[in-house]
Amino acid sequence: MAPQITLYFLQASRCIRSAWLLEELGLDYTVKFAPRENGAAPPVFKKEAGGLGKFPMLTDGDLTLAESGNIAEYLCDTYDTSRRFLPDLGNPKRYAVLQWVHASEATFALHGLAILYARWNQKSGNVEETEAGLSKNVIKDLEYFEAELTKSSGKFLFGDEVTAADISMHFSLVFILARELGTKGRKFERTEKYIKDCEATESYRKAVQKSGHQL
Ligand SMILES: N[C@@H](CCC(=O)N[C@@H](CS)C(=O)NCC(=O)O)C(=O)O
Repeated sequence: MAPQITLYFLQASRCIRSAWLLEELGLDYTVKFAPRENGAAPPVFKKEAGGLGKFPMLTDGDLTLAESGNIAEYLCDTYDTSRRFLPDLGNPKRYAVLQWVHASEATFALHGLAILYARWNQKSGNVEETEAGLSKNVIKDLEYFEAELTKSSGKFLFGDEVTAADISMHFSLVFILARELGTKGRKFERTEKYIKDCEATESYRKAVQKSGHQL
């Protein structure tokens, strides 16, 4: 029986990761889309999806999953028979790919968000000074990313074929560069080229078209 997959998609969000991977895997899925209300997810959408009310959320039959990295791991383990996007348990490359899946949230997005939250919430003192302090993390992250990219034999992190690592990292990099979170006055040309290469894939374009994703 064909999988019954539904992706709860909040506009301008990490949900593009799950849509992109679903397209790469050639899976059928339904998108339940919500625009943002005052920058956040509409309460009725949160209620319908359940859980913490953060997106993406994905259902597959009776199973409900949250966290974009967890969704990526589930989809790859369940539907990627080629193991191209995430190698099997025990294969060292699996952990190299998962390192990026985790780093995209727990390191890159975390360091970018610290700056965004300071901009939104710091009511006294000098936000620019706070930002300058926090930007050191972001710069280090991006320099590391660019150095790792040069070790690849192709345009993506593990050669010329996209893996779960690229699908996770792409959104965090776009998020940081588009809002200049710690990157003001600096150029990360390799990262910019990488983002363009990710966005030129047919699967990414299809995911954008199907979901209506816009940053
Ligand atoms: N670590 C989570 C983060 C999920 C998350 O924070 N999602 C944001 C959008 S990118 C969200 O749903 N925000 C809506 C809200 O807080 O109302 C993941 O990777 O899925």
